[in-house]
Amino acid sequence: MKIGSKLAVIVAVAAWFEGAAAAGNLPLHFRISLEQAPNPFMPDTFRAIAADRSDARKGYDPLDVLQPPGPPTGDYLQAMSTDTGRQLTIDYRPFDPTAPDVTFPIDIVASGQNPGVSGAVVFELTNSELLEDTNAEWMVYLKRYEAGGAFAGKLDLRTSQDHKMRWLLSDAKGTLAAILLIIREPCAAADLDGSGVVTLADLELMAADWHASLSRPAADLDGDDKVDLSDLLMLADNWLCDCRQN
Ligand SMILES: [Ca+2]
Ligand SMILES: [Ca+2]
Repeated sequence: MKIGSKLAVIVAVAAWFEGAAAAGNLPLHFRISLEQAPNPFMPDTFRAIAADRSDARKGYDPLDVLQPPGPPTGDYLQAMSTDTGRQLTIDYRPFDPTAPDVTFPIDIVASGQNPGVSGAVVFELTNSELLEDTNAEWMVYLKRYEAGGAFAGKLDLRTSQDHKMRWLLSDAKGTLAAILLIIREPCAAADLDGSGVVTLADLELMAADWHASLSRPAADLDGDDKVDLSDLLMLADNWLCDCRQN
């Protein structure tokens, strides 16, 4: 199948989390689409309701996931909440503004007719201006993995100009990618053992993963799927910090 020769559906994905107190809820909106394949389903079709703050504090609730309109005929892509398997138009994660540590897993799934979906996939943050309301020290990035689990790339949503992740598909069917939205405060990231303080114990955990060929290594602090000098420098920058008091 040629690029753009078949129907592709656009699914809007919304990640809801609580931002800084002054900002209240801070909805980040993500969209997946196929380039060069204009779709009759406009993203605004999927404008989601906002979760209120008290509701968000209860944590993730699958009952709050709204189902998008039924899929079109032909080939299309969907974003699925990895831990519920539901079609995803709205979701949120509990978000502690004093020690943000959010990992939001999203599966990208291709469905439709043979031979499958082809084209340039674009996964993008459509309201990046909202990041200006968050603490500038927080890391906000996307990681993408291939269907087989191989790391495919990182997009730093702080520094990206277009806030888009692009990759090519050829005759894809089923789950074709896993994307993680990660929002982390550097001190919390460096506290590898979860003790609340960055100490020698965390350094030892990093040493154990040093340059190891691991899938999603826990000691990868900066999201490039490697444990190397940049992670060590980040740990050093947060040495003895008390994540519980930030
Ligand atoms: Ca620690
Ligand atoms: Ca790293």
